[in-house]
Order: sequence, then C-alpha cells, then structure tokens
Amino acid sequence: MIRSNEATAILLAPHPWDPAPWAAAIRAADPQRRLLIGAAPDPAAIGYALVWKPPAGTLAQLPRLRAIFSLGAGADHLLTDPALPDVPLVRVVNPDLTQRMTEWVVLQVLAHHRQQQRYHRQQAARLWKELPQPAASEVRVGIMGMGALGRDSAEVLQRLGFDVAGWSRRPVAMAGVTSFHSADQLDAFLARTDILVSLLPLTPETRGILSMALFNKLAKDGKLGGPVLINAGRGALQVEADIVAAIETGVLIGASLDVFAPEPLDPSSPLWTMPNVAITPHAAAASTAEALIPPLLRQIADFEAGKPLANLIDRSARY
Ligand code: NDP
Ligand code: OXD
Repeated sequence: MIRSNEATAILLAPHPWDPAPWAAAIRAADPQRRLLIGAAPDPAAIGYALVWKPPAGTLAQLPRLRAIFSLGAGADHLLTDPALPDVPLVRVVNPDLTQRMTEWVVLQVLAHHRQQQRYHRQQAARLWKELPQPAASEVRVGIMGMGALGRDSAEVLQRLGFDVAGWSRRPVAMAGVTSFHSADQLDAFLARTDILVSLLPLTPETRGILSMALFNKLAKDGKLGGPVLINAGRGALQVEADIVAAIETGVLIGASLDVFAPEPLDPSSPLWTMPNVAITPHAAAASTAEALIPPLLRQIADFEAGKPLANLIDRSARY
C-alpha cells in the first residue's frame, strides 16, 4: 500500500534511445503519473527509474528511488555502475520481446541449416545447383542459456524437428529438450552440438566463454560439415579474434552475431565480409514502448498496492 510520503514520479532515461515513444506510452497508460525525462529537475520526487543505459552515477542522485526498471531483458550494463542504488532492479520478461528473439534465432538456425548464404552466392553467379539437405532431426542445436528467451527458442526449434539441448546453471526440465547444466556438463553438451545458440547473460562467469577452447569442443561429426555459432546474448561473451580464427581454420563453418564488444562492430573487422557470417546490429529483439510500458506500469501499480515485484535481477548472480 502506497503511503502519502512516498515518491511516485517516474524518471525516464532510455539513453541512447529516443525517449519520445516511451514518454507517449507512459502518458497513455497512466496519465495521472508525473513523468520526468532525462536530467530530472526534481530528483526527490522520483520513485521509479525506467532506464536503458543512463550515464553511471545518474541513479545515485535520486534520494527516494524505490525501484529501477531496465527497459531490456539484460541489466549487465546497469550493474557496472559502482553507485547503483540498492533498490530492487527489475528486467523485462515480455512475450513481445521473447517472440522477437525467437524469430531471430529460428531465422539464423534455418539459414545455416538450409545453407542460405551459399544459395545467395550461387544466385549471384546464376548457378543452378542443389546442395545436400540434411533433415532437421539430424541437426543438433545446443542453446546456452535456458532462461525466458532460451526456453522459447528451444520450444519452437524442437517443434520444427531439430534435436535440441539446453545448458544452464541449474537443470531445466522441458519436454523433448535434453537438459545439461553447470560447468561439469558443459563439455558433454558441446560434444553433441552442431549449431550453438548463445542466449546467456553477461556475468563474471560467462564473460569470454565463447572462445576457441570452447569451439574446439563442439561436434565435428555433424551433418552440416562443421559447427556453427549463433550469439545474441552479449558481445563480451565472445572472443572476437577467436571467432575470426575459428572461421578461417574451419573450426566453425559459420556464425550469426547480433552483439559485439564494443558496439558498433568496427568497420575494419574481418567479420563483416567472412563467408557464412551474418551480422546484425544488436537488433535480434528490440524493446518497444507499446509492448513493454503497459505491463511495466501495471507492475508499478501492483507494487504500490503492496504486491512483490517480479523479474528481479539477482545481484549476487549478476543476472
Ligand atoms: P534469463 O535470466 O531468463 O536466462 C538466463 C539463462 O542463462 C538462464 O537459463 C541461466 O541459468 C543461464 N546462465 C546464467 N549464467 C550461467 C552460467 N554461468 N552457466 C550456465 N548458464 C548460465 O535471461 P533471458 O533469457 O531473458 O535473456 C538472456 C540474455 O539475452 C540477456 O541477459 C541479454 O544479455 C540477452 N538479450 C539480447 C537481446 C538482443 O537483442 N541481442 C535482447 C534481449 C536479451 P539458470 O536457468 O540456471 O538461472
Ligand atoms: C536486451 C537487449 O537486453 O536488447 O533486452 O539487449
């Protein structure tokens, strides 16, 4: 139950995104709520901060802040703020965002499975040549990170007929999906994986995990002729030079990368032009104000009515 002396205004700081659609969605969903945008003139009025990548230290200036809402699924970029206030930190778990990610993952898996880049090259050369076509059931997809996003991709890929496994910190039970968990089972998971999909959060444990040492442990006997890497988690999960070397030496036969460290990907990176490498500009699953704001404001209303906040970041696990 909200008490009269509690701060209830919203600070909107979706930097570097355009605040306009977010502000419009907030005003439409809760016209009575006071909304402050960017550098707030009245910090003590702010109870809730809706943010993407605010400059470090911004949130520490809000003395009556009650909760921080990341406008995306990840919150790694907020956790790096040494002055991040010790209030609940909420992230996005939303069917619209999940659906967008699943679309991107399925698109990339199918593009590698059906050799789409080779067909594009053949088309450019006016070459009429059918390529080998293994069944989906003969292709082993391994998803690292079986959270809200990984589980949905796993379900759809499994329905398409792929042989799907997942790897997470703790066991995840899903019909038709083989579950591996913890560092102990990572090698067994990799050894049965032809297409590796990374949907991990960035934490001290996962930073740099997508390295040559890991690629060398992927299955070498698969129907695609070699393993493929797909990463939409975070750029700092991957060692970029190792991906380039792995493609050059055939350790990987292809990759689809949506995230980089740093972003944007440097124009001089060899990844831009490597065969069977697809690059997208951190666009796998966009956060949209229309989809995210109404449930987020309902969460705030429930919180003010005394209900607990959902989708909290566990600060000790860092995701
Ligand atoms: P969740 O927190 O729901 O899931 C994270 C998963 O990763 C869980 O299964 C978790 O295991 C697993 N995990 C975490 N640490 C480890 C570890 N050390 N070893 C093994 N498994 C681990 O996150 P979401 O699914 O919602 O999102 C995942 C990430 O996707 C986000 O953090 C973000 O970085 C990225 N993302 C990228 C977008 C883009 O457009 N490119 C858009 C949205 C998100 P457990 O189940 O045991 O907890
Ligand atoms: C997110 C992202 O974490 O878009 O939601 O990267």
